[in-house]
Amino acid sequence: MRVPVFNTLLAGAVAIAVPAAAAGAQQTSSASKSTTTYVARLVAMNSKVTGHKAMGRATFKITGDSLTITIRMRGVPANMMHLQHFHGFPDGHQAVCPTMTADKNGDGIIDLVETEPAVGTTMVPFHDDPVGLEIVKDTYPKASKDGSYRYEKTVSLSALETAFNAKFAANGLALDKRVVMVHGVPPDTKLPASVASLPGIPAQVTIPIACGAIKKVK
Ligand SMILES: [Cu+2]
Repeated sequence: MRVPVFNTLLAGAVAIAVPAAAAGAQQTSSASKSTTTYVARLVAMNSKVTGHKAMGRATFKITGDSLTITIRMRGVPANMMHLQHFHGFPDGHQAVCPTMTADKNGDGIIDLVETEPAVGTTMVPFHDDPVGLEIVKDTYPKASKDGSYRYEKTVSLSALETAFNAKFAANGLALDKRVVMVHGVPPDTKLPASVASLPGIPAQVTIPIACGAIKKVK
């Protein structure tokens, strides 16, 4: 009869001890994890085409293995989806937002292809699955009827870095070497034939409408 009694007592002790230990561990880990924040202030590009001054802010908060991306925009074409990514160079050199000197064909518009010498390549997409690194997707945010949107997504930093390093032969995200760009004007927008895009994708989808360099803030 002693053995069952002993087991019952032990079970009770374990049941009490486990939550206390878990709570203690949680406190310790949250106290030791600091947050690193990066911000990009986005300003309008190609606003003579959009007819609006798009502006906004992208925030990247890293706590432990958690990366939370928040992008708020206003003044963007309403009622439509907007592609958004960070762009950069796989070798890690500094990307910068293009100026009008990037308009090499002189059509008055800086198209996606003309941004490449300044911003590099399209790297991480901000839609429902950034870690998948799939650029062509229909889960980017959609602007409301007043031309604003808010996007937020939390991903595993290590999962994103692993996928990123494999795809770009890079060594880490190097967020402060990248720029965020937001794209897209309504499909019926008249654009000169000289406005270049990705193969098979209308220029209205990829035309940059806002850009901001990512900077570490704390
Ligand atoms: Cu982009």
